[in-house]
Amino acid sequence: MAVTIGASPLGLGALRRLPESARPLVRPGTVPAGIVHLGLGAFHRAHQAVYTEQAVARAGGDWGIVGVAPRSTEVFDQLAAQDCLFSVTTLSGVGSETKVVGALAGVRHAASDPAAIVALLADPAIRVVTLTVTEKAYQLDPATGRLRPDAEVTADLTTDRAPRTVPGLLVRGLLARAVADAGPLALVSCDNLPSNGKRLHSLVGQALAVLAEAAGGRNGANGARAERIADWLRTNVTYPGTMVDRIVPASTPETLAAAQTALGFTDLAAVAAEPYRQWVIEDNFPGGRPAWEQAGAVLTDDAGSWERLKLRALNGVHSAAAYLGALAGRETIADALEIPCLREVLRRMIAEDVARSFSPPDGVSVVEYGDQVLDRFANPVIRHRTIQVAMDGSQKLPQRVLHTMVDLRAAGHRPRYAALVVAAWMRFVRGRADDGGQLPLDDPLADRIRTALAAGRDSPAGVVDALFGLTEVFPAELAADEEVRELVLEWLTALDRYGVEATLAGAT
Ligand code: CS2
Repeated sequence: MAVTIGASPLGLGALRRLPESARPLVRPGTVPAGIVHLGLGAFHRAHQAVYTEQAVARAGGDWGIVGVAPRSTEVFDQLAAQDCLFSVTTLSGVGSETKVVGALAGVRHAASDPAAIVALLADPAIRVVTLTVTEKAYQLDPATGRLRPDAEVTADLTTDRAPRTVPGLLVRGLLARAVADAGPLALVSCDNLPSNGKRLHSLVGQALAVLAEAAGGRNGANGARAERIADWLRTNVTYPGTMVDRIVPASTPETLAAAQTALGFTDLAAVAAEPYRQWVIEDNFPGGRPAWEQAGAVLTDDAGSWERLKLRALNGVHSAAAYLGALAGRETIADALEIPCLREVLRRMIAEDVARSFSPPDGVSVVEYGDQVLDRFANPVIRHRTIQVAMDGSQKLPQRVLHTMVDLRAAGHRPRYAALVVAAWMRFVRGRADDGGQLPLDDPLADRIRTALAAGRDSPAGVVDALFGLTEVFPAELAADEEVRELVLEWLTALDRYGVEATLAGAT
């Protein structure tokens, strides 16, 4: 199915002609902006935008979202042409439902007008900034959390040029806000990082330190001014942690076609998602916030155990299905779950490794949560590609799988199934599926990984040694743990020798 050329585009003019059930709860332009969101990807549109629209529709408040596309002009152009409207199609086994969302009060393209984004971050009307920019945009070493700025971030922080990167935009915006004394702000990471609030806080602190040092060198140190700004930020800016959850695959021509069929208009910014959604947010918003609880979000003092639950029992298991599925030639996560024995292996990973690695939130059974996760993954109408989930593994493995292993080892257990995921990733990054087909290595550390592999011996033991040497990825205590390395080596040897299906058949 393709999008019909010539159908009218979605926009404010289309609203009255939309099926009633598909109309937005909020009309763009009627709610003043209170939130800036960085990262206009599919996940934001199907998650925070949906919660915020519902919260505003139910409880009011000046909480329109200004959506900022950091780099891509595509989504910016699409949304701008559609008066900021887009639709979310909820896909389940029993059918689908499409709704237009009116949460966006405006859209901006950071690369074309960075000064406008800095000004926005310093605008007193903006009291919340949310981010979905993916793990790699934070430029924090995944194993240690240390800032490892690439050339672009370094240029943003050490020269006077207009910022081009997320860390650059954020710290320039915060400085402008502090200088203008523009009122308190919550900066909210909605990315799947470990302790995402603390990581974002630490990114800002480290980036400001680099910036202050470079500015001191250029202009002569102005310690008193820097101290005043640091004080202002300490008093006025918070970093609530969050757990965000909804499976939202990248949109495809089928997504756009389904939206058009449901709406009678073309929607080039349409997204499709599963019915399930969850948002747990630490309630620390000094400038106020939307009544997200009215849209089903859970506001709490500490999101840490929810976050660990989700990163380990959902995302870690997702990565397992993605690497094993891609190696076995399966296109989607749902296809992967049909590999004989995989579901049982994943259940064991949840029950024996994940559940023993941390204390879940009160009243939650990790095993039951995991069963629900596996049912969600098996939803055949969600065509989430294994290759999509497999990308950026170096940024994802630590919080999804390696921290489970570290905690298990500290408690004296063997991380049997978690080690299988590490081995599957190691086989995956070498680029060959079980049938010899090529697999893409889409990862910010791709060059490092290739160089390490090329320098090592061409054997499972050589690969394990080479990749455990990536100190950005593997925590030191795991890299030094002979028993863990041995486990990973056993799995990698089996995967190399027999392939995924036979390895799984022997695994339970
Ligand atoms: C996935 C996540 O792409 C990935 O790495 O594991 O995007 C996952 O779908 C979401 O976190 C679900 O909430």
